[in-house]
Amino acid sequence: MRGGLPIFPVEADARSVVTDHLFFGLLGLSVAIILLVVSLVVVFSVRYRRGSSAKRGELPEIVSKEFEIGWTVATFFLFLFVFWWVSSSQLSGFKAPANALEIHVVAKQWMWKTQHPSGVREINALHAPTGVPVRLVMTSQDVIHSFYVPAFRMKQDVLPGRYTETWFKANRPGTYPLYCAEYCGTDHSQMLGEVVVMRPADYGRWTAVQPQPNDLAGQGGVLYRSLGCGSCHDAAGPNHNAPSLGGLYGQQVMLSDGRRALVDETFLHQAIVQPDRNAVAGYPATMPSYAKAIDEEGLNALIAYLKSLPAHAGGRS
Ligand code: HEC
Ligand SMILES: [Cu+2]
Repeated sequence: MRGGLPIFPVEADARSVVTDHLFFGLLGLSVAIILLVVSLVVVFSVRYRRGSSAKRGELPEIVSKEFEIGWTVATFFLFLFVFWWVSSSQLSGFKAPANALEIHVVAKQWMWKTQHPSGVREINALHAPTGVPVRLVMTSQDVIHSFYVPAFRMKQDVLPGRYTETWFKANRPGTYPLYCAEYCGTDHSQMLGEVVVMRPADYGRWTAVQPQPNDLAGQGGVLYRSLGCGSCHDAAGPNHNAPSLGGLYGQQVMLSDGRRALVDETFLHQAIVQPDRNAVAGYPATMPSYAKAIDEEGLNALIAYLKSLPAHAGGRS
């Protein structure tokens, strides 16, 4: 189903066409009201200009009362209808159909990163099949961004520290521009991408020829070795004077300032990025900060790897 202006058609399912109906419906309503008000202003200013012979007596009381009540109630119901129309169409945007394809989006200054269920990753691009609902689960690595695809009449804010969702169902193969619609710093206007819509068979072929990455924990293991974490943390390491990391996730640890802390994702994140913040009791504060060495995606991988490490003999109880 297509709708909207012929120069800028809607390329997604009926839900997106409603957005156009809404837009043009509200535009038409506003124009009608403006025309009414402006023409009354013109008519009255001519009719009641100084020196005109128009009647200036009292309005007939009964007529004006009914008129007041009439137009007040009528506009009330008109706006109630508009409210229902807009909100019912917007609410449907939150709940993707159960069979939707789930794609993760990470926004950062100034790019879009997407990850498919198959593990395939893309930058500033999103490949999607036609006729299949696509659910986007999005978060930001820094400031607020907004995922905006005009051809799908779709716009959703992307926030740091939480997940937001939206979905679409594209109906025609093609390449559609993706913008950031929330000012996010110097290169906000360059934060561009494209949504490439393909027939399902083509999408399958495209997926098959993409480099197939390791799963997240596997990628984290590679980082762990390349950053040399093991030189301190592994029992066999040359400067072994650091806590064992096996089975750490979910444990309580004693901190050097006497507090206890639960090891969750946030704790691990801080341990790597701001090690002096929650220094562990009983060890020298030699752990360097890796804030500059790893980005959020790398941290996700590294944390997934740490969580996958089994507790081993000689490790924590
Ligand atoms: C120079 C040695 C050294 C290196 C290299 C090092 N660490 Fe550490 N790490 C320590 C020490 C010492 C502690 C304990 C004191 C503290 O918490 O600051 C620690 C603490 C930790 C903790 C908290 C452990 C707990 O029991 O709560 C984590 C998690 C951690 N490191 C992860 C890493 C990761 C991941 C890397 C590699 C990116 C790394 N460390 C590299 C020395 C090191
Ligand atoms: Cu942005």
